[in-house]
Amino acid sequence: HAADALRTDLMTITRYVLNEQSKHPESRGDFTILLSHIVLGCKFVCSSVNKAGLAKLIGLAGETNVQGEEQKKLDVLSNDVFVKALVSSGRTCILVSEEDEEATFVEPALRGRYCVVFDPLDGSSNIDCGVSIGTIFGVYMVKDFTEPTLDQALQPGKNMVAAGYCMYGSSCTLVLSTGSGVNGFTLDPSLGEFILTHPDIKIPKKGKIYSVNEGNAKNWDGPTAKYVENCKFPKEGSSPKSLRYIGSMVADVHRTLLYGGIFLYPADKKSPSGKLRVLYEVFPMSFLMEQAGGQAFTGKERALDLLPKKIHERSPIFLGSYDDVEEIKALYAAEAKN
Ligand code: P6P
Repeated sequence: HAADALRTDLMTITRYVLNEQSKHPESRGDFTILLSHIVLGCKFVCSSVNKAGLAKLIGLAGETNVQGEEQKKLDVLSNDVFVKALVSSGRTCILVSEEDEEATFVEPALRGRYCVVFDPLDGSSNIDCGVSIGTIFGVYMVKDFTEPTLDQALQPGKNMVAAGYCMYGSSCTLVLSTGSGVNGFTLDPSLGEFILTHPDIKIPKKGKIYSVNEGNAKNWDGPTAKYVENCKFPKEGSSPKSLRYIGSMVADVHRTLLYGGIFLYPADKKSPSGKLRVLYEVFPMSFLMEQAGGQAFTGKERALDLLPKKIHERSPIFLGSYDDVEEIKALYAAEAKN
């Protein structure tokens, strides 16, 4: 009967969030409604991404479709869907998307208390070769949402009330934290529901994998170069780490979260602030790592303490297993002393 109970006692993401909400009697369910609209966006993108390969075969994605209409590129389509879903939720006042140069200020009639920052389809350059890609999002509370201003979107990551990603790969997995741990949900297409499959994810304290684009090695600074050298030629008695780099942040971070290890996108001479965006790549992934018992570091400070000045600002990032990130923090601290 236990197996039956498991099968019939479905913990859907909606039920999970409602349980969380019941822990905050003062909440009016706004957050649950907001999340249900984020989940709707993820379901739509999952369905579109899965068809992309097929569409490519029959000439739909990226070119004109059979009706001769210009088929929107998937990342633009995904962005449209998320913006519309979030605005129509009536629970947001500011939206920051990787796809939009300017922030979206929601019309007064539909304004709510949340600011959502997101990358609707991160890693979309990998779509045509079938590599996993994903949506990354973070949620801030806005105190005065009647007249929202841009500085209410430029909050340090530690102020986030929720963060997560949805990975579109062999299955559609949504990993979410609302500030009390990390949980993973897998889309059951036959139900159209995200079911809890990875309860209370904790990242291993130390890992055996490092994840970085070695092609940038020529431009790395001292501490990063030294750290990677130590991964490959460790001190006597320990074994080298394995290199795993997919080049799609959601896939690399998901593997790091589940298996342990460290993901690095350092600054380099070409890009002194690194490549990854603070608001909707660095902050949400750093939030999840800390909630799972890991940590996230920019080379100078705790990633979530960063105060962004611009909505598309970049930052170097080192995130993953607690002990692995400690090692690179020590190398940067030693350099700062010299
Ligand atoms: P590089 C994808 O384009 C992306 O924004 C992230 O998903 C990924 O981690 C990174 O860039 C890969 O960058 O320079 O190694 O190709």
